[in-house]
Amino acid sequence: MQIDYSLYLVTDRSFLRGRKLSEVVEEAILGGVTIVQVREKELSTKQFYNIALEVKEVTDKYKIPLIINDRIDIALAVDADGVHLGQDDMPLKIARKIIGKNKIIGISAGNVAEAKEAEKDGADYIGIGAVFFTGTKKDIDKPIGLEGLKTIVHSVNIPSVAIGGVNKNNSEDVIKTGANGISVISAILNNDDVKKAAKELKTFGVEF
Ligand code: TZP
Ligand code: MG
Repeated sequence: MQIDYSLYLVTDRSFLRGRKLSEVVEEAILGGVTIVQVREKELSTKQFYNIALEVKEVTDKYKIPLIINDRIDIALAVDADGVHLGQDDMPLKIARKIIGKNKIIGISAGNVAEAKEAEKDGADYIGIGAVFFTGTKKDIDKPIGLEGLKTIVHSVNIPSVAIGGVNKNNSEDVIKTGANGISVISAILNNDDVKKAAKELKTFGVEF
């Protein structure tokens, strides 16, 4: 399956402003989002499952791939397209055994060694970051910057998306590093007009 990673939305319900997550995701897709990851850090299993199902209805409607953060069980339960794993999550080789070869596995990589290991162990793509400091994730010690991003992008042959503080003012520079996409939370969700925000990112001088 050929995946378009160019505009990768990661969800965060703290930016909902009273809106329904599925409605916001739909607006984002209408604005050009090409792939969606549901990311939840504090929910019960049942709540996460229900939210994943709710978002899946929308991603299915528009035939957009759905990725679940961390939770292989929830990805399987809702028949999502894949899972995104961090360095402290389930080891990739084990995740692959559980989820099978037909699902997408994305791995977070913050340096060349992590990127190469992910590629060797069969990741479908890597999420590289944090590129810049961001208010969305407060535990970033040292952002890798555009140079760091470029080095990691070129260290592997699998697709890569850049995450962390990516917005309409820097997306062109980010894409110029060779990354296959930009992965964003606040640049899309922290706006009243989510569709417009997504559109601006997509069209900001960048040929995806
Ligand atoms: N991983 C690294 S940075 C980040 C995650 C989940 C947060 C990205 O959020 P934003 O709002 O797009 O900077
Ligand atoms: Mg994780």
